[in-house]
Amino acid sequence: MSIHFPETNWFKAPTGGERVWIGLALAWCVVLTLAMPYWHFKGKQNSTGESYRVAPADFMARTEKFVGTNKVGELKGVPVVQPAPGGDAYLVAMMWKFYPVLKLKKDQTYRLHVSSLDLQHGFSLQPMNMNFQILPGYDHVLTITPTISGEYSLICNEFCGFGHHTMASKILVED
Ligand SMILES: [Cu+2]
Repeated sequence: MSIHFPETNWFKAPTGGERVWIGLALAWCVVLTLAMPYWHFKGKQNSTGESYRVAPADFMARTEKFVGTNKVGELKGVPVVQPAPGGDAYLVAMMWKFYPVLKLKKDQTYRLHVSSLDLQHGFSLQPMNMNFQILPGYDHVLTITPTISGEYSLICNEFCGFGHHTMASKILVED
């Protein structure tokens, strides 16, 4: 027989070093649990949760108006749009692209409205690793202040179907 029943009183209370390690692990669990709400309220990377109901067609109309008045160029057929510093910017996600490409000024604050035309997409800004969800029916307003100039990659990190892996764009930040 290779299988044996354990002894009836198999439990032995941890002692010495084992106790210390279990104590440290529990203390660390407490620290991480408290860090979550702390970071939620104090972290500058968080959304304030400002959002509004919007029909996808209405959001697209606002975005087209925004593109029409602020377009400054084109990148691979997608308009590059420079919003007024301190103003509103619009970004639409759809299968399988982001529209338009935003060009922002460093150290200026924008109200970035994001929404989706079809299903849930992700807003993953790299290499900053900031992540937000983009949902159809909601105008999610992100208050953003880019502090480092450069070219950022924007990728969808919510699986959204056949072309998900091609869903990428850029956000340009200049001095
Ligand atoms: Cu997607």
